[in-house]
Amino acid sequence: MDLTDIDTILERAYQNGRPFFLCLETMESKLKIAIQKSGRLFEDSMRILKEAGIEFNNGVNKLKSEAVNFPLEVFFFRDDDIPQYVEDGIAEVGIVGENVVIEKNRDVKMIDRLGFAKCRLSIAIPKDYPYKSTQDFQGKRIATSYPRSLSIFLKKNDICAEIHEISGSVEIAPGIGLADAICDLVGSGSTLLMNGLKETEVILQSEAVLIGNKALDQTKLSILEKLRFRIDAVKKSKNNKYILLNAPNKKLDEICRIIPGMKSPTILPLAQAGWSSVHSVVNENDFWGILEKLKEYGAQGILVIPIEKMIL
Ligand code: PRT
Ligand code: ZN
Repeated sequence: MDLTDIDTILERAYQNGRPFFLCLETMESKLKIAIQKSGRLFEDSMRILKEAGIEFNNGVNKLKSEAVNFPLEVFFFRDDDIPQYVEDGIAEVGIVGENVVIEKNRDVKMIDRLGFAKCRLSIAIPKDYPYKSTQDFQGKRIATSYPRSLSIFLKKNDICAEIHEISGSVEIAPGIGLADAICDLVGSGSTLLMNGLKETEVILQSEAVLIGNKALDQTKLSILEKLRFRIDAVKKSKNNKYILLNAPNKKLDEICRIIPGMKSPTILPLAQAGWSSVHSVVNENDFWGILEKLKEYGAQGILVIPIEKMIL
């Protein structure tokens, strides 16, 4: 920057009536992330950023929020608009349901799965219908807010059915005679149950994903890498537990084989002869199976502790 640049900046700063230091501040590069303004994704999206150590000064502006300790700006949008805004570069990355990414079919990059807002897109029919196979949908009317995903599924299965696109309360469509079946998101399945429907075909599984613009410059890519590193540490910590137990020395080999930990378990001798304390990390999915085996091998005093962050 030379003196002419400084003159120009000063001139603009005074024209806008803003203090000079604010102009310098806006020159710092920040990654723009789009998250859902309100709805099922909002809280978990903010939580994952918070757990990644990113803090926001909660201004009144609900359109945008700036992180105070990380080069990140959050923009709040309707989830349906996020893929398009990311493709257009209005936001460089975004958090949205995979179902929306597939349905909107925008030219964006799928970066990471985030492990929350898990659901599936399924076809459901009145519970008394004697369903046999996907061929039962031939010539039927199916109501959905996901016409693209449904039409891909129907084509793949050689089914010729009529798609009725509706934007909400899809589950009431069969009851009011608007459709023979529905294609909608299912979480616990209780909405289907309450509306006298049963799930017959799962079209896709979905969870919240981080998507990105395909043409990020080097500065934005390096901020994104830092963000991904932090999110990854949060995700790993959620999937793993720290485990401490007392083990009889004669069973240590078997025990170490089932709880290998990040490199290998830590083993410390106990004051009581013939016993050791074993510390390790176990994956949540294998947890209950491992616990049963540990008891079989005579492990005692088993403590399981949540991990806050985990970096391999
Ligand atoms: O206002 P905006 O457009 O931003 O939000 P939205 O109303 O379109 O979406 P929102 O907030 O309802 O959901 C956002 C995202 O959450 C979805 O795109 C999915 O990726 C994810 N998600 C996870 C779900 C569900 N689970 C879910 N169960 N989205 C919707 N549902 C609905 C479903 O449509 C049905 O009406 O919940 C009902 C079924 O739930 P169960 O538990 O009874 O089976
Ligand atoms: Zn939406």
